[in-house]
Amino acid sequence: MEETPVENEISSFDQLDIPVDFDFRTTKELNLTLFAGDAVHSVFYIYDSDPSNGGRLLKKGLSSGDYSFQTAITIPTQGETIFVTRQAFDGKYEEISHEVTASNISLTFAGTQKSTSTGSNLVNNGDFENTSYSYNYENNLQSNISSSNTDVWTLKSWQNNKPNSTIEVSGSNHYVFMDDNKSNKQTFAYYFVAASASTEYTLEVDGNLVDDDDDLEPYVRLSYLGSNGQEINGYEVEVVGEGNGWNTYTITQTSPANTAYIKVILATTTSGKGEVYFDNVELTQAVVVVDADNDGVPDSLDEYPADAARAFNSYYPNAIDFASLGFEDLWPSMGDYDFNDLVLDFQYTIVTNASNNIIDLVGKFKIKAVGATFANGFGVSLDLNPAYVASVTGAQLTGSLVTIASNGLESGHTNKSVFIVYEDINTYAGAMLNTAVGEVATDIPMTTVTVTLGTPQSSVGSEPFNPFIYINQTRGREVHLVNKLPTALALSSYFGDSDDASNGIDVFYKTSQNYPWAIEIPTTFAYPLEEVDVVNAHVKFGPWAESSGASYTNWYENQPGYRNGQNIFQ
Ligand SMILES: [Ca+2]
Ligand SMILES: [Ca+2]
Ligand SMILES: [Ca+2]
Ligand SMILES: [Ca+2]
Repeated sequence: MEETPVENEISSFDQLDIPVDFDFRTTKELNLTLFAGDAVHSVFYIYDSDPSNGGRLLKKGLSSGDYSFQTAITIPTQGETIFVTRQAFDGKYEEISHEVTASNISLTFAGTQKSTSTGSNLVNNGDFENTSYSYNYENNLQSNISSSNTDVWTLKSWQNNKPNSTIEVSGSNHYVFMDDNKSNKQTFAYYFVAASASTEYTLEVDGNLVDDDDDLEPYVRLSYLGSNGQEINGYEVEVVGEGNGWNTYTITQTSPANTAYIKVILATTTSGKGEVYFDNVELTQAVVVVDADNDGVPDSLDEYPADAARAFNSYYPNAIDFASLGFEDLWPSMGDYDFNDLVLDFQYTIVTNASNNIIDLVGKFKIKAVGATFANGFGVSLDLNPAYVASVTGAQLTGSLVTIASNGLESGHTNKSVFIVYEDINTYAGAMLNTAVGEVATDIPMTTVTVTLGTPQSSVGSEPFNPFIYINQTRGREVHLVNKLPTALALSSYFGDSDDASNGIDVFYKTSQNYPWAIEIPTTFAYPLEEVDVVNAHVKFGPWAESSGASYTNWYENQPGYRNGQNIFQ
């Protein structure tokens, strides 16, 4: 379908008037401090928006000794919100949506939101939907166990096998009603359930005291029993507040050694007179934390539950999408600004351990276009001492230019770790590929490079790290993003040569008019056709750059009026 060209006053890159300090970045870095205010260790999940509504995962990490997780993330400049969820070891779950207005963000989680603890109720018929009761008038509250009185409520009265007080189960409203109409009587209902030793149990019961002569002291009791049925320990809470309606009474206790059963008791006292109702009896066992690899991260939150060296996956640009790089390859001379001499999609998976230190950096790289005849190479420089790297695997070393050390990094770097992804793109993928009008796109397979650290580190640099090309198999002729540092193998004689205005100190890879040789966008790049200036493909690129990135932060998107489709490789 023929598209109507969009009006644009700027028809070539060299008409752009770029503010001197603009760096052509389409992303921004945020520093986050996430704090578990209730002092329960937690895994934090950082998304670009609500994950239940399409939000994509950026980063995961575990609270440290002070219950905080501090990290940095890189998100699109246009990103207005982040969304953080917190999964606590005790099963609590909490989420915070945060509007990004500053680069330093501090969020405190209180643990008061919804729980994901889904322990099933160990008491059948706890809401008394039906009348599964046995009647057994004994004198002994701590009765012996028989198979007939487990899994069923047993109703009792205290004295001499004579139920002078009454217990009723309402058929319509589903509660237990106890009426102690004489003194020195105790009325109660109990329930047996098999239980484990040294395990936390929680009993919740709704109670409602409706008629009280001020002597009646109804209560809810949780008893831990041994295998002989005798109580080892018991805990009770009194139902109070005559006329106040239904309230919830809760007991949470850890079972003693030798616990074999729990007895839940709903009771009135021996000396009182009055009426009390009980309902919604729930006995739950605490979520048992299993950490099979013993790295401090429970199995349920550990993405590597059988690997103590690994715990979490984080991503750039996110768990779903790829970011993209576009290069010009005539440096130090200006090019034609089609930014397609190499177009590369990429996504990183950053694997961290329970200390939030990086152990693997897994880069997926996919060449989309080679709009060049030069035999260029591509690599990435990390802010990482090469001595910390154990191995690098997966690179396409199809040339004979670079020297690779025994750990797989490029040799010759002391403070940075440099890995070469494509030693010679032309011998690997071909030249002049996927940039011509009408050309049927060639699919280049994904290359996955895994950098594994022998000594995990808290950071290897800010995303997208420091990607670069070297031109036409001249290793020292590197092209980086604006103001990214050259590697130790870059030849300084190029700086300031021809159109380049690098000062060799803190200004790199831009012209005196502040034009770049490389750009990164946080999504796949709909790149220009061969020799088509990017400003004629993406109409808002010019206004974005001239505004120092303030306007049209999403210039690369397919918004109405943003693109001249006939100038973009399809
Ligand atoms: Ca674990
Ligand atoms: Ca693990
Ligand atoms: Ca070009
Ligand atoms: Ca080109």
